[in-house]
Order: sequence, then C-alpha cells, then structure tokens
Amino acid sequence: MLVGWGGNNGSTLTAAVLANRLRLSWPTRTGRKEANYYGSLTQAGTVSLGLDAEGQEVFVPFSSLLPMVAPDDLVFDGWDISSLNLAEAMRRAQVLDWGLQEQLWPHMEALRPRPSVYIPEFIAANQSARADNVIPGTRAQQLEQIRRDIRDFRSSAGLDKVIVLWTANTERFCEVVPGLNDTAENLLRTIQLGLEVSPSTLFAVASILEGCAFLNGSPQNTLVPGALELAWQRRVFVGGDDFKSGQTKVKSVLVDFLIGSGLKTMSIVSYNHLGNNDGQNLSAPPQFRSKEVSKSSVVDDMVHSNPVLYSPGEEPDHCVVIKYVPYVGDSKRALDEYTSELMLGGTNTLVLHNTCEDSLLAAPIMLDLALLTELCQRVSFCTDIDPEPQSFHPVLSLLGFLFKAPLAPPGSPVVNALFRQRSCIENILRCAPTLGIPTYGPDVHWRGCA
Ligand code: NAI
Ligand code: DG6
Repeated sequence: MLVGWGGNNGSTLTAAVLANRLRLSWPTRTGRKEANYYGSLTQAGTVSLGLDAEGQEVFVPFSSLLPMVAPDDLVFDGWDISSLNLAEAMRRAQVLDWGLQEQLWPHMEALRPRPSVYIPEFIAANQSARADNVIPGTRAQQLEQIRRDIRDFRSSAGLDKVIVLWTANTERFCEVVPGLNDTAENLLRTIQLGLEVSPSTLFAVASILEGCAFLNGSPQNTLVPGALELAWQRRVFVGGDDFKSGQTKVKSVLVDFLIGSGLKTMSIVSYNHLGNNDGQNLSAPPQFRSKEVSKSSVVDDMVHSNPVLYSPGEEPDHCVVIKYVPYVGDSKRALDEYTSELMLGGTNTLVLHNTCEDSLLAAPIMLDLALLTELCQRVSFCTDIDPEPQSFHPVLSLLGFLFKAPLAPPGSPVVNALFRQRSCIENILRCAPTLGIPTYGPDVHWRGCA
C-alpha cells in the first residue's frame, strides 16, 4: 500500500508493474520500447557465483538467489490526499510515453486512492489545491480509519501480507519531545489526545499496529523514537529514510572512491533543479530543510573511516541546492562538484551533470524495498549462543542500499558507502542455503550466522 499513491512515484511504480505483467511495448521516436525493470537490484541485478569447471565466471540474477515474490504477484492499493484515479495521476505526472499511457489507461482507471490524512502545516502551502480526498475526524479516528483500510485491503484482495510504503510529499521535520513522541506509550497517548503528530508517523503507527512493515521513502523523521519502540515491541519491520536514487547514489560511490583512494575531499556542492510536484513542495524552506539534511548526511561514514586524512571533527564543506523549474517536469537535472586535495598542494575537481526522469529512478527502488522486506519477513536464524530461531532487528538496516539516510538499530553504525551496502544484501542472501526456486516459497532458516 502506497501512501501518496497518486503521485509521480506511486503512479509510475503501479504503471511499471502493470506494463511488465502485461508485457507491453509501445512506439517512440527512437523505436519500439518494451517494459522492463532496469534500475531494480532484484529484477535487473546479478551476483557472481564464482567460476565454473571451464574457469568462466558465472553470474546469476539476484532474484534467483532465494525464493522472492515475483512483481507480477503484487497487488497495489493506497492513499492520497488527491482524488485523481491512477490513470489521471499517471497523465498528470507526465513521466511515461504517450503510447504506453494509452495502453495502461483502462487498467489504471479503476484504481482510486483512499482518502488520507491532511495536516497542512507538514507539507508546503502550495500543495493545498490537491487536498480534495481527506479523512475527517480526530487523530485517533484517522488512525483507526487507516487501520481499517489496511484490514479491508488485506481481506478483500485475499492477501498474505501488506507492506506500507510512504511515497507522499516530503514533510517538515517534527520535533522529538519527551512526553510527546519519545516512547511508544507517549506516542499512542499523543494520538489519542490529538496533540502534534505528523501524517507519516500516523501511517507508521497504524501499519505497525496492524503488523505490517512500514518503509519511509521521504526524508522527514517519521520514525520518531516512539514509533521505533512500538516496532520493537510488536516485532514489525520498519525502514527508511528517503529513497536513494540518482545524485546521492553517485555520491555514495564517488566519495567512497575518493577517500578510499587516499584523496582528501574538501568540498561537495550538489545542485538540482526539477519541475515536478516534489520540486514544488521542496521549494518551501521547511520541506527543503528535510531533504537538505538527508542529502548531506551521506558521506559521514566515509569521512570517519579515514583519520589519516581528517582530524577529529574535520569534514568537507557540503552544500545542497534544490530549485523548482516547472518547465523541466520530472526530468531532474543534478550538477555536482567534488574538490579534493592531492599530494604536495595539488587540487582535483570533478564535475558531473546528470539528467533523468526522477520517478523512473525511484520506482524500481520502491519495488526492491517491498520485495526485500517481504523476503526478510521469512528469514529466521539461530546462533551457537542462542539456539532459538530469531528474526532480524525490526529496524531493517539491510535496506540501506536503497535509502539516502539509512536507519540502523540503536548502537549500530550507519553505512552509506554503496558497495558496502550492496555486499550486506548479497552476503545475507548468500549465507542462507540456496533453495533455487525463484518463486514465492518456503521460509528460509539457517544456523550459525550471528
Ligand atoms: P509527488 O508530489 O508527485 O507525489 C506525492 C503524492 O503524495 C502526491 O500525489 C500528494 O498528493 C500526496 N500526498 C501528500 N501528502 C499526503 C498525505 N498526507 N497522505 C497521502 N498522500 C499525500 O512526489 P514524488 O515525485 O512521487 O515523490 C514522492 C516522495 O518521494 C517525495 O517525498 C520525494 O522527496 C521522495 N523521493 C523521491 C525520489 C525520486 O527520485 N523521485 C527520490 C527520493 C525521495
Ligand atoms: C531534488 O533533489 C528532489 C529530490 O526529491 C530528489 O529528486 C530525490 O531525493 C532524489 O535524490 P537523489 O540525490 O537520490 O538523486
């Protein structure tokens, strides 16, 4: 279930899964295109297994390492404060080629977002015109309505599991206040009393109470300490924050390479302009601030990894700029400049320019998040110290590859370097027995992996 289903990401992911399921192709000015899942780690990535008897390296699809849900088996539902059906939402988004939109229209027209929680002060004022599909009532009544929606979807669609993914507008940060949202008990009381809680935190709480994993694709601090404690108490997976798509993905490779090579990166300047609704929302300072924080946190572990280059407290200058330029729509432009010190007073400046449809980068990441979370729900392990089967910690740090500001269990290090994050997923999948059936299947249990 997508919160923000009618947005660019929500409508594009739904369209992508339908287009692949229906094996659609469509004409463009550069020839016919066919539906695919480029950009998805699970659907388009491979893993090296080693060498075969002839000494040739063998690669297998990521999705064949362990039994994973096939995207064709997913069913979508969700909420949006905008009432447009998914076909109209796809048209509003202006992401997909016209020929593809025409074929998808009859399949998406009947999909209609459920009303959602609209609290104007959390998103930009320029979003108010969209809000024609809202859940009335108190915070407690809104929470109950979201829970009913989840139960209704699960039973009416006959589902095994529901995973809830926040892909709605970026909200402003909410203050973490003792007594308000610092513990599970206080957060639940705050909702009952109608005190300050963000829409995204309400969705997180509703999901956790329904036993459904909750993933946060936006930068704000949805998973306040009280929500994390609730997830821990209920043993429900949560993950976040903020999809790691283009510019940040490059950054989490490039800075790792620079610092890992012994170069002292001293300045990172990241400029973006885009013209979609996300860009419009981010043109308001509090929402921009949420994104600025998540886009800026991504090199911390690399800097701290090298005390030869950086003295305690020393960090590169890191500047993030985002501008709203309606004309370019979903085609985001990202310009980056990395300046590093070389030996004997030299300077190395790298400049990158990246243009791409933002939602076509985000949608496969959303798919991976759902599929990997579902897989993790079927994994248990025991150790030599504790023979009882156990699950991963509810804060699913394994998803860090897909998030700009990865959440980690308390006391665990946050890893941003992209290939360390990929290795984490690969290693976990490798050390489980390879069952070899690439379909939705049995639970995975293995022993000895602490
Ligand atoms: P969008 O603005 O097109 O879609 C967001 C949708 O959320 C809108 O349809 C809006 O009506 C809806 N919405 C707002 N508040 C809501 C609420 N309380 N409940 C339900 N629906 C609500 O934005 P887009 O491009 O789809 O991005 C979605 C989120 O993903 C944004 O926060 C963005 O910053 C984040 N993101 C996007 C990336 C990308 O590459 N496209 C990458 C990283 C994060
Ligand atoms: C402008 O940066 C808008 C944002 O929502 C980004 O498009 C999105 O967060 C993707 O950022 P990145 O750094 O992962 O490409």
